[in-house]
Amino acid sequence: MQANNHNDQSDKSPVVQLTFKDRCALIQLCNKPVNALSQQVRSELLDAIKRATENADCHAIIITSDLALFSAGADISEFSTGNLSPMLPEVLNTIENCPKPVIAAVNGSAFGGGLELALACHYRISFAKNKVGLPEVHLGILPGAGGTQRLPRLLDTQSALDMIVSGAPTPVSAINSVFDKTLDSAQEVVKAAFDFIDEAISKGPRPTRAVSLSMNEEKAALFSQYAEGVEQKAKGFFAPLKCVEAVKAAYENNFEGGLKREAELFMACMETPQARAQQHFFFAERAASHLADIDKALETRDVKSVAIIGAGTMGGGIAMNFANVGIPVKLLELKPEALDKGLGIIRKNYENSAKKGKLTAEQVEQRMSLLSGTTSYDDLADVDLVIEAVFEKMSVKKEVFSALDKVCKPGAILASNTSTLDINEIAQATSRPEDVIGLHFFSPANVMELLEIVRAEKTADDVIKTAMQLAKTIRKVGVLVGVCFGFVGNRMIEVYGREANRLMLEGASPEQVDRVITEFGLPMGPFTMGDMAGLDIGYFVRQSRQSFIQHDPSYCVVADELVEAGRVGLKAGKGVYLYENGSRKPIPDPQVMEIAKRKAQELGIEQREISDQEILERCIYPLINEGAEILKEGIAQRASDIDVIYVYGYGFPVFRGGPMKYADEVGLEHILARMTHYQNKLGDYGQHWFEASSLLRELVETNKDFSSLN
Ligand code: T1G
Repeated sequence: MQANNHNDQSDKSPVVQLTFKDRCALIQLCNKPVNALSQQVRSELLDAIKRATENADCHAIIITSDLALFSAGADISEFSTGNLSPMLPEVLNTIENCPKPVIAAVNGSAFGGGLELALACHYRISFAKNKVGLPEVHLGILPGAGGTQRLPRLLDTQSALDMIVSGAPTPVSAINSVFDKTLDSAQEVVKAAFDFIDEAISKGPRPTRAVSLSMNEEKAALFSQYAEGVEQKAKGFFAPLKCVEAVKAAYENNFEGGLKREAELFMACMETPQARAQQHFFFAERAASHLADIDKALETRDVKSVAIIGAGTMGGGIAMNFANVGIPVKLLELKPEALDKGLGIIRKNYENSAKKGKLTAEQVEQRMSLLSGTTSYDDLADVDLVIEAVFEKMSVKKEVFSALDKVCKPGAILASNTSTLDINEIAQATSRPEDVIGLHFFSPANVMELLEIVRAEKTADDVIKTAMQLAKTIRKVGVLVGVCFGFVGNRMIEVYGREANRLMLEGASPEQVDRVITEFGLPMGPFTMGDMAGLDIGYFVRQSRQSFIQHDPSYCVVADELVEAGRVGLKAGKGVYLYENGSRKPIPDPQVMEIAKRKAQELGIEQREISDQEILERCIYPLINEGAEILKEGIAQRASDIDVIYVYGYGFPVFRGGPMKYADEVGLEHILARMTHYQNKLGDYGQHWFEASSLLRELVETNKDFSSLN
């Protein structure tokens, strides 16, 4: 800690500064980049409090931040390293028990332990638009440094529960009772704290723990009702319900008893696979934007104007992402009526958002004003980025890129939104392959956060870095992938869909398969997902990949028959399931299992009762195995990138961390054993499709797991 005054040796330290002036001790947190409350910070903060307490010239203490944030809370990277004294609760209890008034000057965002630090102070000053929160629940845990005990002493029960169980950032202006002063801007906060010193000294310390709480019938009813709601909404998550229990303990115990209960529940959460998974995912989604082999100092290209080729569902959705953040977009269609239709759909989407209160009418107009249409490629001469979103056919894509190559300025980035085609081949249609990249948006493109950034052989590094930065600008989660069929997401989902269809042939009903997968934690099973997306999409992909599947006569044969009979899914009112009067509720159709039975007989497949466990293993383990192949081929930078793709793109449950984290939790040796089991049990079909990846074998043989590839 750095101490600035006549009688302290200034032992320079980058994390906590202590300055004595104006009868007070000013403690400034400066642990870059987010004032994570690491062991060093906790130790030096404790030391600073003790020095301030012992200094006779000091009559009050102000704790604030020298960085943009007040504090992002406990240092999550320390969780796997076990106890590191002094623990945060000890530090905060020392602050609360300080004989001199302690003022928290919350001049930036305060999350988790950062907000708990402020709650343990005697007075709190911040600014109205500042965001604070207790997001521990997103890490599979709960506020473990008194937050569940102190917040309800400063805020009504319902609001305290909402903050802790949702983990959502909350504007200071919405929780005024927690703060003694709320200013207009961050810059005023520290001065206001100094101005508050006289009042603090005259009032003296005001420990939050002194506020008494008690349980009564009304509160008991609130807690049980709240718990019921959480059990419904947070299926599969362990921590949310424990959050409710911890807050409830504040009303059933004295402060010390409540703290003890909070600590017990915190440890119960910390020891769960969900906590390990969600903490893994916290770092995984941040690691995804790190480009392993690209110079951090490399300049990016400006992207101040964008063109989208194709104003269909995808093109229109993609265009909205840019208009949403103020970047002008030109939409190109060769036919004026297609252009008008596309712009009309965008306007309708914005107006629907306005009806839901998500946008104001002027925001709708402001965004629409950024969108323009053209039928001429010549109008694209000055745009910085073009994203092609035309029909998924190589010849059409090549025509587009050849035309772009002729009109676009040097340095313009030429991107394809293709979901399966070879970007290297598309790049060959231009004289500038170094400017060509894949930007694979997921439908609906204006909603889904995942963006696969596809690096072709010749894509320039600065184009990749620009794309990754652009992902953040348009509020997407960008993940760098390589060129192969389906890149990462669709390549892996293909094996999952193949297995689901094969299980139906072998006797498992679509509703059984979907139930097993939703119980595992995905929002919908493979058959419901197929109906929603349209069975014809998979059908056309299979038509283009006959060589890949020709050896397996059973490959999705029921799905093919359904499509050929016009049963393409929800949009046709029937697919694997039936849909009545436009409802999205899937209704099982016995006719589909009749088709499966007939096809099974034709193919000599013996139908049987299939266990839920077998269904789960055969849908998830081949998906993991394909992930291993992807890593072996260098198509993904790291295993955790695959987890990010699956959680954001396909709804894989975050409380399982993603398919590769889940595999590590289950154990790769077990995964390998089950792959081998099905390889031997399922005849020719098993021999081909359940061949374990050599990388999976290598990891098992060397006693490593996928975390060694992050
Ligand atoms: N611990 C360790 N590292 C952290 C961190 C944290 N709490 N927060 C951020 N980082 C790293 C992050 O990995 C990244 O590293 C860099 O800082 C910038 O982060 C007892 C137990 C505050 C909203 O859950 O939500 O307190 O990738 O890119 O977009 O009750 O960071 O650069 O190497 O996210 O400006 C509870 C977690 C902890 C908040 C800022 N606190 N952080 O967003 O930056 S548990 C949280 C965030 C706890 C107590 C319990 C965000 C942010 P790198 P970033 P940002």
